[in-house]
Amino acid sequence: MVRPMSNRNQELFDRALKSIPGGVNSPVRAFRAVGGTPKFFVRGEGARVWDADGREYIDYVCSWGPLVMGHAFPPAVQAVIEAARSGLSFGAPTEVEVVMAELLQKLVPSMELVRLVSSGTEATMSAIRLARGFTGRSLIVKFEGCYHGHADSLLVKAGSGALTLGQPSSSGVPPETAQHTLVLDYNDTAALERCFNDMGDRIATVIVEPVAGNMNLVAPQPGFLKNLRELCTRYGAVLIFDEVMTGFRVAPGGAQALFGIRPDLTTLGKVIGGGMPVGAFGGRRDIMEKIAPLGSVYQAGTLSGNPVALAAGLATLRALIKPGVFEGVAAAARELTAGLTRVAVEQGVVFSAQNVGSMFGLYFRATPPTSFAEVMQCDKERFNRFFHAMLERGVYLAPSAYEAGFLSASHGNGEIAATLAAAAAAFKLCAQFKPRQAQAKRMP
Ligand code: KE4
Repeated sequence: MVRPMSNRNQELFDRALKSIPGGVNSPVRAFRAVGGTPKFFVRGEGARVWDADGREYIDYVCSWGPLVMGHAFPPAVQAVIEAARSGLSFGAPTEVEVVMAELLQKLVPSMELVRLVSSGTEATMSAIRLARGFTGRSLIVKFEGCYHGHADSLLVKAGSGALTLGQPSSSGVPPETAQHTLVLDYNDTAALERCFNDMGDRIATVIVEPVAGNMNLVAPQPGFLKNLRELCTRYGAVLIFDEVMTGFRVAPGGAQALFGIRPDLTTLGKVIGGGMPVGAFGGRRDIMEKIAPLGSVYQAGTLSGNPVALAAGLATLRALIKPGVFEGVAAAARELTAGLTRVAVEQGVVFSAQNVGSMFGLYFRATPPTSFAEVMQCDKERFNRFFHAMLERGVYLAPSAYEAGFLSASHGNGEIAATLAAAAAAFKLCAQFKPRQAQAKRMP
């Protein structure tokens, strides 16, 4: 007798909808962009996860970036267990916070002083307040499609879930708040220069994803970041590199090491927690000394620098910086994107892909996008078709055409080969797929 496939994912989702808004605790998890029922994971190990129906997937979300050493990384799990045995939290300083701060100072030299928090949103929200307190100015500049967490002043034309939900500017953000946020086009140097010429002496800070990963992956064009650095210096604005995603993903020292640009402040998250809730912001000593209790810019957190969370982050970072580890993950990402491009061409599908270190972008357009407008030209319907075809074949991609993908040190030749085999079938289906509007034309 064929064992009836269980339907635990659907049962759990139906239950979740009765107690949690949208059934999820973060919008992008809800599959609303791609359709269908989200997978409830019960276990992860290395590059693989298992859902509530017992199905196995090769995971390219990696918890949206943190799991650069793979799921249930044994040294991280062991470190968490040992730390937890000594206590879960103290609300008082602990040695491990000093160890983490010193390691970040070493790996990211622009972070002359470091404050630990519990999420990327806390890091960017605090960095914005600090930049405003340091400069005495109010205006902030961000770029359309970039996402920096869900603080009010940053949810203006945000990327990631906000973009995925098709509501780039969130309701609930008072106009009086949003009016202090200027939104420019990513990679548009001319617009940046005009903005500074017009309002440079009123700009407190520019916050940028030095490699954008929340409108899918969009790389900075040559000169964009250098020009941004020069303009901020000239007008006395604080340059914030939001490296919550790019930190330890695009290079061991982040995008600032990759491109040789020194920001005034850096925000981190994801990888530095290794899957546990950790964020950080840091930078120039003269700016960071404005933060309480030294200075007048207030910032605080009950669980900031939590020793159990830091145990996972330290174990992850220490493993990642061992010789050859980062390079190995980046090489796997290169192999994946080159392989997918090759298979798509074989199936006659208009597709492109790129990686920057161990994060990657997949695009149903002929070349990787260099702007938000070009991202919008990607064939989202075809992506959604591809997403589900890959899911059915045991490959879990980010459930949105507007997200980057991630690999871990556990993604080896076997995982890449299995992914490319699934992609051959998925691209074949995509080649036959006619987007809805095209089908409508055929109606009598
Ligand atoms: P968190 O508050 O989610 O830890 O970090 C916010 C954040 C800040 N800056 C950048 C560049 C980010 O990518 C993020 C969060 N990234 C999304 C994924 N695109 C988190 C996933 C989610 O929102 O569920």
